[in-house]
Amino acid sequence: MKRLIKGGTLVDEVKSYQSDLLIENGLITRIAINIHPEPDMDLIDASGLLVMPGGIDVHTHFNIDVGLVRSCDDFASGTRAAACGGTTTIVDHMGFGPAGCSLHHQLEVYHDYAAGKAVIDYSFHGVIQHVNDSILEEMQSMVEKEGISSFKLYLTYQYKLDDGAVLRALRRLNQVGALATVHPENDAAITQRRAEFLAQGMTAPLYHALSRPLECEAEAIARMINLAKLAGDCPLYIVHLSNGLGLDYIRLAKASGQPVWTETCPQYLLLDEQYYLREDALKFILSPPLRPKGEQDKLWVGIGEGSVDVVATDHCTFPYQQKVALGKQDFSRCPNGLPGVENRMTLLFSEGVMSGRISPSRFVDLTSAKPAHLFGLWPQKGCLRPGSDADLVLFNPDLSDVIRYENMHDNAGYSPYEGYICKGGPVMTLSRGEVIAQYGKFIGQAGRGQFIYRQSFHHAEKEAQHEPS
Ligand code: DUC
Ligand code: ZN
Ligand code: ZN
Ligand code: ZN
Repeated sequence: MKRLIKGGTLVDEVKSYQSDLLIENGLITRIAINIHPEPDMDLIDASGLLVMPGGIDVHTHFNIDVGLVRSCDDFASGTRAAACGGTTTIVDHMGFGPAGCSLHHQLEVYHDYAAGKAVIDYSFHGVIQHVNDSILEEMQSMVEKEGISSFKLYLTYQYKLDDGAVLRALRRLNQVGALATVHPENDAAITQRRAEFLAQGMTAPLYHALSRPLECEAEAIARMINLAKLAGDCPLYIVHLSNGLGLDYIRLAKASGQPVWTETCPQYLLLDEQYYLREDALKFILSPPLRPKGEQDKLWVGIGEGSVDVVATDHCTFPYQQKVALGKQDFSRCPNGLPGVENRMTLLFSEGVMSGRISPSRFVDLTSAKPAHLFGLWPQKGCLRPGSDADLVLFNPDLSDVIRYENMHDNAGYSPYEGYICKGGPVMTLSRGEVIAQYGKFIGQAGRGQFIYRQSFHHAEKEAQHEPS
């Protein structure tokens, strides 16, 4: 099967250039100025369009059990929504398993969740819910045999790790060539503040944000950076950064040469704390919470200068009625999380590229090339070169569209971005050469997505020494 994408502007993480692109058997096989169409080629006219590597969203929680409830998107609806928004690879977070369970147990559970359902390619982040000798032992085969080269540590929630356990985990992750990722919030401070608010009857959604102010996050970021240093410079990836103070600590670490990276999410770039005063405030309950509006500009500066490395979503959906049923009387009972996997590419393109804040290449780096490098997917994914998977998104910068949940594909029942006017948007998504979405319609097959074995971080680091991005 051959497919020729003709007349478009190719955009990779360093440059934009006019070129045609040939796909054979799911791979990019040729990139050249004027490839002659042959009768056996399916021709796609890309004139006026940007041809970019498909998005890689390294932060989703499909089908996650959060105790009282389970998130309402599984690997079918979640990846279908992703595909319609121009994302072609997901690295989902394994959720917590039964107390004491092994890393391999959760991996099997997640393979079962995804197989036969995912419509785009996928992998999982491991989750460290407790630390003991056998967990530390298992990490090596998770990386080397199973292709799971990143692990999540939580500093809050049910299976939060204390600093000793974090240090032990980081040392071992460093040894086995894995990237440590962290949800950084100071659990003790949050627990104390939340109890004080609730004791005074302050149960409205705004107190969710006030109980976990940005200092709780920034303190935990600084602590994690120092623990990673003590672990012999364990590579560290800080998820869902929401504020400027946390970014200052990250800048300091980067400036000293420490291997630290960070991601932010569209909700922290576009929405703010005022949303907690709305009638439908519970829709916006997530952690870290939305911040005062001034934090948005600080994150945009980080995106522009390169101290923010990745934009991912933290897609974790609960129907609004469920959030209301659980959280109406008490914010602390509302399940945490927002949808976003379908809107990430469009929102960042509109707010970033079309508003002149970032170049198209920087957009590709944030949404695809950089996550591919950090998470061991490069050059199979995130890369426009012969030999790479033909995972592509075609963007029309002239398109203008309004976000309406009724046109979307996840199961949340609402979009936090309802009514947002997007400048530019995806018109076609290809996964391994196959057209799976077109103009917001999904046209692929359920279960066509494949598990991707990811390279270890050691390997990824060697790649980075001879690659841009
Ligand atoms: N925060 C959320 O809001 N949802 C999922 C997990 C998380 O850390
Ligand atoms: Zn988190
Ligand atoms: Zn998350
Ligand atoms: Zn290379």
